[in-house]
Amino acid sequence: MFPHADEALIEQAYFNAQEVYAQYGVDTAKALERLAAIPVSLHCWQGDDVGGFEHVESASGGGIQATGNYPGRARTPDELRQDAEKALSLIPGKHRLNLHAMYAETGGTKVDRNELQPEHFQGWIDWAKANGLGMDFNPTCFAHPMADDGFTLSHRDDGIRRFWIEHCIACRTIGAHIGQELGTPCVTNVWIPDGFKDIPADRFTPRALLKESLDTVFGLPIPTEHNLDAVESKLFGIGSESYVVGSHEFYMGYAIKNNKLLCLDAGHFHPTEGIADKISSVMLYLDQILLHVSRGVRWDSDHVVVLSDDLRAIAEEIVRHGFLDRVHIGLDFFDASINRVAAWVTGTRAMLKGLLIAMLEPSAKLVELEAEGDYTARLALLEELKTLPYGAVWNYYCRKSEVPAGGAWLNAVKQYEKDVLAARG
Ligand code: RNT
Ligand code: ZN
Repeated sequence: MFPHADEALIEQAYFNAQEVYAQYGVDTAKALERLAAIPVSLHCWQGDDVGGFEHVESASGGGIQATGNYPGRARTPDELRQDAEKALSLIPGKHRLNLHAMYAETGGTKVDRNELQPEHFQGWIDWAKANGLGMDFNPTCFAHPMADDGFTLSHRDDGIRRFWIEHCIACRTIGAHIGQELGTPCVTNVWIPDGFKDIPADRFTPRALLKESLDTVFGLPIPTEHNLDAVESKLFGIGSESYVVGSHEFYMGYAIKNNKLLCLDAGHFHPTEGIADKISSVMLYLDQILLHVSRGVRWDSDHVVVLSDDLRAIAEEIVRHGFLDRVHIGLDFFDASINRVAAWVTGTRAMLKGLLIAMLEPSAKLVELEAEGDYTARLALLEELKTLPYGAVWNYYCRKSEVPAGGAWLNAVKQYEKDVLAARG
């Protein structure tokens, strides 16, 4: 479907691009070196439509939903790993896998979420080790009978709250084990669906309960060398349209006060509100943050990430201010209407392209123009940069990283669909 890019053509185009960028004072080789050092955390849940492998009977989807019925969904941990491996083989660089607790491997015995142990994730850890990947982790506070009321850590019932506190503590312990085993800290991100469909009478009590629960969850000391705690806010969800307990203000306050990572999900704000502009503010008060890069279409729809202006703005904010070692880049989207491996590859490659474009920007020049008050030249230069040949640099990078350049990766996915995915019921 896509032509296999010719090696000589790629090199020629790259050397041209190198000269073009040099005229702007930008070193393409340096940009590629920096790009190669950035891990992106691939979310496991794109591969099976946020299903998990526990087979629990539950009504609670947590207000998130994958739509579509494209064939080939991963049905077992082995299938999911195989698919992720295929995706990773088509993405340049070394990355991470972001796992949810509901992907535990309990060998057929029922282990409830508050009883999960590191051993239930050993299969994933061994696989990550074998593939040279870091890992991140998440408690799963939805798709479980104890979450069917729509409340977890902020539930009015002590017993239900206790269950989810235990689950989150178990997950931090598992995160620490993962981090220790893999030699790179695991970011364990707490997101809960808690909220009301309709107008609340008391917005305060659930938030006070959530704060208390989080204090208990984070009360267990765990070395940040192995595990980093993150908290993710949200504006609304399906079934929690009127009120979400863990709002942006709630978690921003919590993260700053308790030195936790704040997770900014691109789809968790008002439709025209981006996360890019928030980064330079929160980084003044927080050591590190986590991003869930996503794409909302009209709402928090979790579409596959593409190289949009929003995505580019996020990448620019991270790169321009040198935040690369303080911002953890995670992806969060799920589309069941297209090939799931292709979704991973498209979204991750788009994220990397965004970062590359930001690294190819003559930022110092732009800042200089701004400082001089020459906003005319600033705008003109920003506009000019949009048509510089970053595609040639990207293709060269893919080639050097031994993954297909251009759209040729799709040929491999189509083949994989025929050979592997088609056989799944
Ligand atoms: C939900 C949050 C959360 C989930 C994953 C599955 O709105 O974005 O990050 O998508 O935990
Ligand atoms: Zn998210």
